[in-house]
Amino acid sequence: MQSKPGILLIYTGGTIGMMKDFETGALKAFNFSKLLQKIPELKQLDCNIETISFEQPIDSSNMNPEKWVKIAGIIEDNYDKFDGFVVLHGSDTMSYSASALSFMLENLSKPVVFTGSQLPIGDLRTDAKENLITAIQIASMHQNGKPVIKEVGLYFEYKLYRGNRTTKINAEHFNAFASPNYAPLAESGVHLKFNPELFLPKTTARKLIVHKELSNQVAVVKLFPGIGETVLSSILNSPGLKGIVLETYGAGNATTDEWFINLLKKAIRSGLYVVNVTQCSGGSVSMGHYETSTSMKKIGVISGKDITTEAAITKLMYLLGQNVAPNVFKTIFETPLRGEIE
Ligand code: ASN
Repeated sequence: MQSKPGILLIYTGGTIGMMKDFETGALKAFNFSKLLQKIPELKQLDCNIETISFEQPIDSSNMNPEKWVKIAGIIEDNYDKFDGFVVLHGSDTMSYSASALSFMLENLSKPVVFTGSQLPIGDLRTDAKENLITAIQIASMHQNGKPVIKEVGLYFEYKLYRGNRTTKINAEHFNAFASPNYAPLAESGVHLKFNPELFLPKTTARKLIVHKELSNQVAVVKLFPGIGETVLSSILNSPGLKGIVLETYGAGNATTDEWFINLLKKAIRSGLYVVNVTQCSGGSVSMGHYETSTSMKKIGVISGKDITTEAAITKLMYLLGQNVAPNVFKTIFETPLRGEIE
């Protein structure tokens, strides 16, 4: 690297850039230029930072596939001009967005680091500055002229995670994210310590492909003891539904009641994809391990193995958008595409 690395900061909204509304007292997103004025420290970083902002910054509860396409489009349009990308995003749906973007950006060879904060940047005790500054440093890190990170990451409270392995675990603590089935890619302390053995394997230098077709004809269904046939049946028969993520118990177990398996069998026969993920925050689905998952395995339920619900639903949206052929859908889903599954 001859000159300073160039980083594009993409501001989508989130608490990091919010202020209290004087009338209601509720936090809402404000103008990005004001956000940068609050962090003069950025000028001290050894990189050139340019910024681009959503015209209407949002609370990430308003995130949706169209906006993921917008973020992906910004990265695509600026891919050759910058060495790395930092996406400022609300924490509420950050794991969904980081997962979605990981699938949408095929052959990524530069860092895309999501970050945000639990307290606004203007707050005295804010966690925003450390998150933002270290996220930018990570995105601008190079070795032998090549970026150190070449995947979609999520940086929060001293840890860089693989984005599609994360989940938001706390609405209050600064330590708001966890990656229960995959250790952090880097940790920030006195030194920035990378764990290169955990990075995605090197790919040959293929051109970035940005996939912008995502299907929202999907649903997440969480089982609970007592779930009724009428409710499940009406979900499975929703017009246009193409796939569901079924959150089951433990290692992928569910009731052995006949009505339950029959409903799933009928849905799968009519072309619905059913992905089994565990409600547990860590560990893996292992269909056939218990009698309570054997029938699901037999009728063609897809194993989500150790995937998070966030990565499972966005992978489903992505693969459905790709029109993957039914005879290979299950195999492709069960195969790691971006390091999201074991
Ligand atoms: N509601 C906020 C958001 O997700 C929460 C945050 O950013 N900490 O936009």
